[in-house]
Amino acid sequence: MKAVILAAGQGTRMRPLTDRRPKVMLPIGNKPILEHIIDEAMAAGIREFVIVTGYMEDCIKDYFGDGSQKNVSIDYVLQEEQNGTGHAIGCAEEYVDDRFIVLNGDMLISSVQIKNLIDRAEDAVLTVKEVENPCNFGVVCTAGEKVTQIVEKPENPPTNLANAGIYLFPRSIFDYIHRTPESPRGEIEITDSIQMLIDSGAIVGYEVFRDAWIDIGRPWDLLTANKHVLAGLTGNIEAEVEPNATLKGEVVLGEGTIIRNGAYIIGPVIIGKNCDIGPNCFIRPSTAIGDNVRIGNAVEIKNCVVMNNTNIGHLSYVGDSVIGRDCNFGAGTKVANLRHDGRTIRVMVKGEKVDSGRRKLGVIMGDNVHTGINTCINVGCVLKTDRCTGLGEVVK
Ligand code: TTP
Repeated sequence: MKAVILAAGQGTRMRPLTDRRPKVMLPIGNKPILEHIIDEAMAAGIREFVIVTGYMEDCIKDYFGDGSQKNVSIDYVLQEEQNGTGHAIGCAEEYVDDRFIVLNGDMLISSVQIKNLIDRAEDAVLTVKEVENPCNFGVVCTAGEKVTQIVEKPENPPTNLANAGIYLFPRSIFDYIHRTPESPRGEIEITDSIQMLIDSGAIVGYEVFRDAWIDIGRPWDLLTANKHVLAGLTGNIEAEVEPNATLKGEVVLGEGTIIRNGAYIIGPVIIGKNCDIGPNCFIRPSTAIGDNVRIGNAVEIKNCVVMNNTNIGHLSYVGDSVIGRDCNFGAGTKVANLRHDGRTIRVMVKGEKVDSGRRKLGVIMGDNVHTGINTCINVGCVLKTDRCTGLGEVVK
């Protein structure tokens, strides 16, 4: 069976991290989100993929190629404008067989969950998640084993089953996608096409999502996903480790990396290739550090995603943060990650302050940001791509 993966989105809520790559190529546990999804699908037995690309598609194609490196086949189909999930799935019509599954390129899912979907016998199957606040989702109404209706963001939700956006479809879904009118927000929504499929008398079942449901939409979702992925880490050391460095728990260290004396690393932590770590630094759990990164003397870092070629050279604290590529931290740069009043931290997303729901959240830093020495960055700040701060600057 083929899997269609939707990966055309612009990831606007994720800016500035998506200024130079599509959201699905952002790293969690040092691997692009999309690669986690492909690997889980492979573990469920899928060998053929159709990736619907759009925004910065070359970045995806350059990385995965035709799939031969992973012993799978990958076809790409371009969705020129992101006209909705139904429209995106419709783009794959020429590439799929009688039955196929659809995965979101930005939603972590386990191989078990995918396998359960493949094995179902109904005409179509939706994946649903039991949620506490169904009003914010497409809510799935059921009768016994069957889905009877999907209602978008209802005021009085009839069930607590949210549509998780992962599907098993028959080819006939394309007939309904072709007939689906634009929704009020101007998109071809797959939920409208599914309702037409249900109304035609097709048997549509549902599969309850039992795993963690991590939909990666906002920058701090990367931290949640990264922590989740690192929790399953198995240690592997390919780096040179000097005798007075300490490694505890599950730690992965890539080839060409050096861990200098006095570095104290508590896993789960993953550090990529050709990094220079220490001497005398403290790397705490749930941290993923990419390739060619320098973490120097008296730096403490916890629960962070640090992308390739970044330099946090001396005397810095960085907690609960996402740091882009090619950044340089001036000595003494500190990131606040907790409010004194203990309230949850709000972050600017698409020009509006959004409550992250997190008590601890540091900085979201775009690529190629340079901070001056002794820069202080307040909780939940977003530093845009290519920005600099001056000596002793306070970023609020
Ligand atoms: P979204 O998260 O709704 O969209 P997005 O990824 O562009 O992010 P943002 O809202 O921050 O701009 O999309 C869910 C998934 O579906 C995601 O993997 C992208 C994909 N998608 C398409 O491939 N084509 C589309 O037209 C739409 C709307 C989504």
